[in-house]
Amino acid sequence: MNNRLLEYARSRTEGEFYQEPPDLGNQYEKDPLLKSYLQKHLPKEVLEKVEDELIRLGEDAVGRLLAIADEAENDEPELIKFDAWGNRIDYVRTSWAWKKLKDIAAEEGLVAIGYEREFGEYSRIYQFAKIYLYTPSSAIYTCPLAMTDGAAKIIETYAPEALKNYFERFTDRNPENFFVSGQWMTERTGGSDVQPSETIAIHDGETWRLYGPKWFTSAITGQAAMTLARIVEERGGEIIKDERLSLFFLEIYGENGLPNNMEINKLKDKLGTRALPTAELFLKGTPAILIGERQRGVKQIATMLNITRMYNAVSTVAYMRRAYAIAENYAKKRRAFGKFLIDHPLHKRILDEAREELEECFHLAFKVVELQGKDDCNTITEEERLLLRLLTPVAKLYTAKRGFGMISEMVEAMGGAGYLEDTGIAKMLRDAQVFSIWEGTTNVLSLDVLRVMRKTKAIEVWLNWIKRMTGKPETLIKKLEDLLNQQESLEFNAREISMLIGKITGKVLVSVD
Ligand code: MFK
Repeated sequence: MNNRLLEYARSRTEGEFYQEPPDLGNQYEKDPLLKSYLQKHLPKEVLEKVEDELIRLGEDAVGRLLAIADEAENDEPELIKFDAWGNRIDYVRTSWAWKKLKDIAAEEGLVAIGYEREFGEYSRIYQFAKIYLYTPSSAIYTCPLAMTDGAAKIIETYAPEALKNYFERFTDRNPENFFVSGQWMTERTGGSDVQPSETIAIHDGETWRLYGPKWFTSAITGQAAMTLARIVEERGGEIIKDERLSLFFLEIYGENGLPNNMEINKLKDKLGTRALPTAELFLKGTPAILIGERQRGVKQIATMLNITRMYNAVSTVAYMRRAYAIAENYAKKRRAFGKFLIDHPLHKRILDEAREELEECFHLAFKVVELQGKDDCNTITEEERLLLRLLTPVAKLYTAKRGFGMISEMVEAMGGAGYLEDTGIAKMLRDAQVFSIWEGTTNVLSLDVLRVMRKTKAIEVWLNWIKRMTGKPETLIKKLEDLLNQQESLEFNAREISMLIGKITGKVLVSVD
């Protein structure tokens, strides 16, 4: 063979082309949606005060924070049940990076801002703008933060002096003092229907003690948890059980640093959120404090659920935005069939539709945040309170459902690169599946929407509010009204009704913003 030809062939072995990777840039400065929303919804002087913080966090989100989150993802938690001498220790080992994500959350005031209320009813908007920047670069540390925020809200709403110290800890900016709370509801008997739970509470003369199995306990390395149990008493030699569950607060670790009268049996092997330790455990006489009214546990823990559902909605939107940002940037760098992907009308259309979906979900989720801020500061009107109650489950279920589909589309828009672990994109899809499960499935939340419609005038208030903003009858509204009129099929249609409320709210908010 001709030597020159062979030499040429050999020089081609490694090829020449290397794809330039997507480059995100500052996540605040490069996000016109977030920026324009804040410009319209925060008073000028508030935005001026907080903008530097947002710019800094926007930079961290693609630098230091992202690197730490990657490290946490690559060093998953493990349960070490016994020490070298055979003693049961039930130690949940997490990476330094996971611990660092907690410290950063405290320093950023990710829970604290919501309770310091420096900016009154606007504090929640600022808090969630930060959470939105933090979440996709946090290995989902937002999950423990959501529960901690919910626990702070429960203490603020119901709890007596006994837990004041914990309220201070949950809202502390000093990493050394910052405590994290779990929310332990799910048992083997059910995650949606919690009333059949088997955990019981007895009073030993000094304190309440809990006994029973908990099946999904996230934030197991946190310091405290809110949980449900059925109070049991002995009367006249008979064991009498309360009909309904009560709400309890417990400390997870005792003074010796070991789980407080509990056994951690296993860490869950989850599809996503793998840096987050979620455990199965047995409570074996764990001391606990009864919160609020006995047998009103579900009602009282719903205060926490509504906060965590708001986190869920904003976290989904944050994931959607990150997936879109990567796919959009990639489309400007990747060529196929002679031009950049962005210049192909069909590819551009997919990206434009994804952006529209993101905008609708963003506005829906942040409307809930806005109303929650007013509720916290008692500046909310009665009508807005009903809107908040209705839109919280709607925002959670709508964003989770649309978000997963949209993120899947963004993975596809990246082609093979989207399917890879080391581009970090495949992981986003796995994580995003949790948003429609955690804190209530789409069906359970749709039934919550029906609960609100049946118990209050929220749907009438919502319809009036929407019609005031649109000013004209809309096809989607007409379709919804038809479904609402089919009284006998409300449960059958609950998901369609809830999704329509979400879609219409998002669309209308985008159009008036
Ligand atoms: C991110 C990392 C994640 C890690 C992996 C996690 C994987 C997933 C693990 C899980 O298991 S997540 C599942 C978590 N579970 C939930 O989110 C609970 C879902 N179920 C519900 O939300 C049910 O609707 C509920 C348990 C609340 C229903 O229970 P009941 O006993 O049938 O309640 P009922 O009797 O309808 O309501 C009791 C009271 O609470 C009522 O008030 P009144 O007594 O005054 O009438 C309700 O109006 C009130 N209520 C219920 N939901 C409410 C609420 N109030 C305000 N807001 C709400 N959301």
